[in-house]
Amino acid sequence: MASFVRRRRPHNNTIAAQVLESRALLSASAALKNNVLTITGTPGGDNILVQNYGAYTRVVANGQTINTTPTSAVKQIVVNTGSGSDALTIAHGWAQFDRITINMGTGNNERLYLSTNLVKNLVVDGSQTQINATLSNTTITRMDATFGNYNDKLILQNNSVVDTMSTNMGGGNDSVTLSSGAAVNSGTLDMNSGDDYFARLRTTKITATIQGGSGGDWFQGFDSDGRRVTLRSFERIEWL
Ligand SMILES: [Ca+2]
Ligand SMILES: [Ca+2]
Repeated sequence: MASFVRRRRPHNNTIAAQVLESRALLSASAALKNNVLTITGTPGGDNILVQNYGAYTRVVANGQTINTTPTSAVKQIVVNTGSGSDALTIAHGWAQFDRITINMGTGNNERLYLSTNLVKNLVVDGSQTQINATLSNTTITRMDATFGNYNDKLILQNNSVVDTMSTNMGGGNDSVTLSSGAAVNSGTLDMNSGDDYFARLRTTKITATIQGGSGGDWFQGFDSDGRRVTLRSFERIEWL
């Protein structure tokens, strides 16, 4: 193989090196530095999975394991999915993280699923893309999420608890649902402009303020006394 390369002219070697470099850029990457696990997607659509694997945190991107790190060394996770229609799953049954920062980049029809024990700070930037986000079985001390002018969907389910919420759904016809034991204890959920839908199903708790913003917003579900309520065109909901 080496003698084959030596027989080639330098011009061809240069082209070969450029091809290798552009291929390398198309792989997702993950690296740990100062207890921060940073995951970077490709410009195309990525399927990224962060999961517990025994005492380790494993990152699988597009079917390939790209990082395995002892979970005790991971205090923060940063994910930049880049452009493209990405799917990000963080499914980590028992872990506690100081901070998870998710930037969904640009794209369309993107999916975010988060299920882990405890996240002290969850920061989501979904301002440039349409997102379906689900939080399941996770306690979040503070959630700062920004969605864009797209028809976004946010579901809190399976006993997920947000102590303080600061979430803006942006424009577009957004949908937020609390189901199966989910709770939001304080803060604000701003549905922003668009014809938005907020559903509060039985067994959930919420004491955060819901801002309807402009548009024909619709609430369906239960009030704080457990009575079934439907509100058309609400501007603001404060729970007594
Ligand atoms: Ca991507
Ligand atoms: Ca939106």
